Amino acid sequence: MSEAVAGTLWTTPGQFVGRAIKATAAFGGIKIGYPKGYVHFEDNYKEDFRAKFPHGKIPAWEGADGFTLFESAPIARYVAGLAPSAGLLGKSAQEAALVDQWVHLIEEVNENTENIDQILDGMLVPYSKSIHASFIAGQLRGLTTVNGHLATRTFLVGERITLADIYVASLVLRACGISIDVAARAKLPHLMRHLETIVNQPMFEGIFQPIPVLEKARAYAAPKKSK
Ligand SMILES: N[C@@H](CCC(=O)N[C@@H](CS)C(=O)NCC(=O)O)C(=O)O
Repeated sequence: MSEAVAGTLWTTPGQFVGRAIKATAAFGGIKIGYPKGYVHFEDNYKEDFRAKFPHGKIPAWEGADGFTLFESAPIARYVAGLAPSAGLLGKSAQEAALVDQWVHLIEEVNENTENIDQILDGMLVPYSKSIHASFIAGQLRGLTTVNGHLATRTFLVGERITLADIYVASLVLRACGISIDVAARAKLPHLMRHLETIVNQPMFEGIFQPIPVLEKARAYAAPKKSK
């Protein structure tokens, strides 16, 4: 492993897509640094941050060579590419495309997860039961596809861990704390087994939290009216 820091990653400790990038780097033996004292929702609106990352969001990457990049999946893919011998991007153009396929699919699932989280937090108003149900259905559709694929495989692409496994596990882990409750988990046994396999890899120690077990998915509770 090279001791030199390959770049700086702006993220927050709880950010699941940031964890995917950290796990990718750990798997590839790539050392990354973090900006000192970064305050999210403050520093990302400042001019110096915007000059590097015009969209003003994290994760964001600045390589030791000055290369800047934002959007989590491309950052994870770029970091994976810094360690080609780790094989995280697959062994052929077809495997690389399959890695992308699963990363993009789980990003779509994650949009539903994000919407479910926001609707439950009362941030998508007014609350609509049918819209909530459509996000749950969209999330479950994607997860069911991944689960079906994993019925006969340990890993998503080929015989080894790729970026697809890391990215999918990171975002399934997020969904486990929001809407994949015990009843939903029972319908997704291969996906859950895959999640356990990935997050418990010794090289990911300290990156992923234990898998939360939700007895019942969070339900919408109307905020109390202030008098
Ligand atoms: N599609 C982006 C989403 C990034 C994202 O939504 N980041 C949020 C994390 S809280 C952010 O930085 N928000 C700051 C803002 O909205 O101003 C990715 O995957 O990187």
